[in-house]
Amino acid sequence: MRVPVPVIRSDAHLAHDGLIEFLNGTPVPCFESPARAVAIERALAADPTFVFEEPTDHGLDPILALHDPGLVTTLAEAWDDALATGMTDGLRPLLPDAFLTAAYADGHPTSRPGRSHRLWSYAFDTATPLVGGTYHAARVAVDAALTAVDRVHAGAPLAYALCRPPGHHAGPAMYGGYCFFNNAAIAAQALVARGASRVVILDIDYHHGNGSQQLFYRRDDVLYLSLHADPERAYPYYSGTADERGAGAGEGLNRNWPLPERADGPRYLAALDEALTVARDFAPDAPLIISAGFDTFHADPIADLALQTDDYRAIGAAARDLGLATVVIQEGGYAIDALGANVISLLDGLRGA
Ligand code: Q9C
Ligand code: ZN
Repeated sequence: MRVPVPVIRSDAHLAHDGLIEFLNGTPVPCFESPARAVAIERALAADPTFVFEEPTDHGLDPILALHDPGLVTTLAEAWDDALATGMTDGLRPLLPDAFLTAAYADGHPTSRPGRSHRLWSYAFDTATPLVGGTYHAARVAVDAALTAVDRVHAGAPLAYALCRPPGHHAGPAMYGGYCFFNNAAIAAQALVARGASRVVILDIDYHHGNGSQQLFYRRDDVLYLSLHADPERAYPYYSGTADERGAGAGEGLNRNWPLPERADGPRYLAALDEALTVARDFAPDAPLIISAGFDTFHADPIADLALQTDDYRAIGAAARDLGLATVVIQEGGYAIDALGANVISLLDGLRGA
């Protein structure tokens, strides 16, 4: 049955257009482009059971519940500061050329950089350009996730937040991987704020959600489950192995399933089955949050797994078996021509269609 699905979307993302990122030292057009969300919307618009709604403003507090205020104000001010100092001509995006790594900070004092360069102390890669529309788009993406949570609280069994920019690489005091604020984590935190004590985030993006892992690694109220390409070969390289299982109160409540190159539907669904068993054993008392990336698709230009469009329906159907209301948060996916069909396939699986 095709129950109506609220789709929380906004045009704010259109002004977040980074133009270029660095790929192995070479500037290339951004894979994470406005065309992605436009394509998804166009596909969903053909089916009247997808009900488009605008996000509502939830303010800064839900963001500050997880992210460092320095990250938030720096992202808010970086573009105007760069314009004022001539660091950008207003056309070129802001990309870092020096990182504040743990090794740099080790054993001596570090200086507070000038306002034009402060942004870089929060960046962890050269793939995440910031332009004039970025901060507002990132704020609205969080609002989309929180509005989807509101819809589920109001009784919808399933809601989809068409977030752009995505979020799962963003950590407490760190942005990168095309992500600025962690939309899915903020949605999970909102469920906790409403009284939940056991929330599950299921991350099916191709990449490990290092930001989500970092945010909840020591917590016992959010279980983070991630299926992704093995970091031995894939971005973000520094996290995502199976032995990263949480710590302290969160011991056992972070689980990773690193996958081999060309893993296909059956291989993926076998790992998902293990993840869903862990989810069931946790006895969640809140809606399920899915960090939904579609860069696991066989034709994705920056990835190497081998899922087909129908596999997303099977993933959705398996997750539906948890019997939880579900909030789907858009993450990655760069095979633009297939993106709409893949989103619909997942949502149809989740609604039993
Ligand atoms: N050589 C998301 O899918 N570039 N972010 C990788 C590989 C960054 C992906 C470069 C990929 C970020 C949300
Ligand atoms: Zn991804």
